Amino acid sequence: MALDSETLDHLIDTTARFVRERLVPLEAQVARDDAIPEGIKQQFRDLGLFGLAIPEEYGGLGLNMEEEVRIAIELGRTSPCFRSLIGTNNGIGSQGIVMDGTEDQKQKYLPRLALGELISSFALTEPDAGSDASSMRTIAKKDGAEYVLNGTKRFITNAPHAGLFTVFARTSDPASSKDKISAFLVEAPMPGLSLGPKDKKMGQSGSHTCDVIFENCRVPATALLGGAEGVGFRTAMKVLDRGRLHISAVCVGMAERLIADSLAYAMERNQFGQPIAEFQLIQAMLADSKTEAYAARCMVMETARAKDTGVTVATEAAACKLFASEMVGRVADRAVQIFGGAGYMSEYGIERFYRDVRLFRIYEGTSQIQQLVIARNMIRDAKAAA
Ligand code: COS
Repeated sequence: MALDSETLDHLIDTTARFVRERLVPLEAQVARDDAIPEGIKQQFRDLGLFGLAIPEEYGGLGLNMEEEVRIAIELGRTSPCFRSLIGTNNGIGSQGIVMDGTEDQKQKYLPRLALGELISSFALTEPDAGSDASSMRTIAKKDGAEYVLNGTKRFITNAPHAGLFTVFARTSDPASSKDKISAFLVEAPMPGLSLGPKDKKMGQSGSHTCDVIFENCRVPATALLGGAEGVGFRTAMKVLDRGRLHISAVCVGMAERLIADSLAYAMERNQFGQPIAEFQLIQAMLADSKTEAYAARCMVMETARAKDTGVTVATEAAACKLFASEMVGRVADRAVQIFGGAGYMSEYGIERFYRDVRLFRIYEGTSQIQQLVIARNMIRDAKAAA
């Protein structure tokens, strides 16, 4: 549902103030401790931020895509680990249920996900199946009224905190086609489900990933998402289309934050007797960053609005993810350059953002996968039109 403009403005203002007043001051602490304080998690719950994209009838805010990306841009203006806290419940961890779950599955999980009482994760990637998601090896074998899961999922965001996993597995032998991939809603803890140690990452401290290992893990047949075998891969792709747009919005917010910090620094830092912002070579960097971030913002808003009309936006969402994630990488690189030596020092935080944003070009589909999706869809559409 679309909120009335006053309610939406209030939500955006409240989120922006929360980011500015509560989250930004905690960035260094969270990076150092690799943990978000409990009180802050509670504030995310109180503001309803775990349920942005969950329909109202299941206790969420039921934002449409345009509204969601506007909030994601605000959340993007601080360390990405904060957005990641609510990212899976709003995105890849819940949308499979929203899109393809049975009514019982929706009733059972969505209200708790919306409240942030339950954390969800999306378990698609495996040690030997990253970009080539359909080559996954995890197997779910039917045994009476149960499925028995075996396999390992890798780099699973929020897995150390998750009480619910959307797990993608083959419901027939590993050599068979993607038509045999199914999705399961697996609760944790569960006998046969174990977690690897937390991964040590390049950035995004405070957000955690780890392996999720299934060894003869028995789940009831009712755990099959949507009650249908063989449609899991399409569910994953639809969920990722949406997720890619959300991540693009986060990239826009992060870029705008870095541009604001770079501009403020350039205006106060004096060299050769004047603020460095007066030098045209610095101005060129500021202008390029501003222009690219603006372009990404326009792409994201336009694609979100199109999605809200019911149009398929797989190509456009991939184009947004490709451009916005590469763009924020360039903006972060220029921010380090404008800050100079200070940009390389951890106390200024700019080098931390430079490391944090690197992930955007990789997860929810690498830039190369976005290129592949865009070009394949172009060729498909041209053939269909011929
Ligand atoms: N929406 C709905 N259905 C989709 C879809 C989409 N966006 N994209 C693909 N499908 C469907 C296809 O229509 C096809 O169905 P049919 O067999 O009925 O035609 C099926 O899914 C298989 O699609 P495809 O043949 O394109 O699959 P491929 O294995 O060739 O590759 C890519 C698909 C590479 C695009 C996919 O594996 C991918 O996105 N990989 C990246 C995975 C990723 O993002 N990982 C990040 C981890 S999650 S944080």
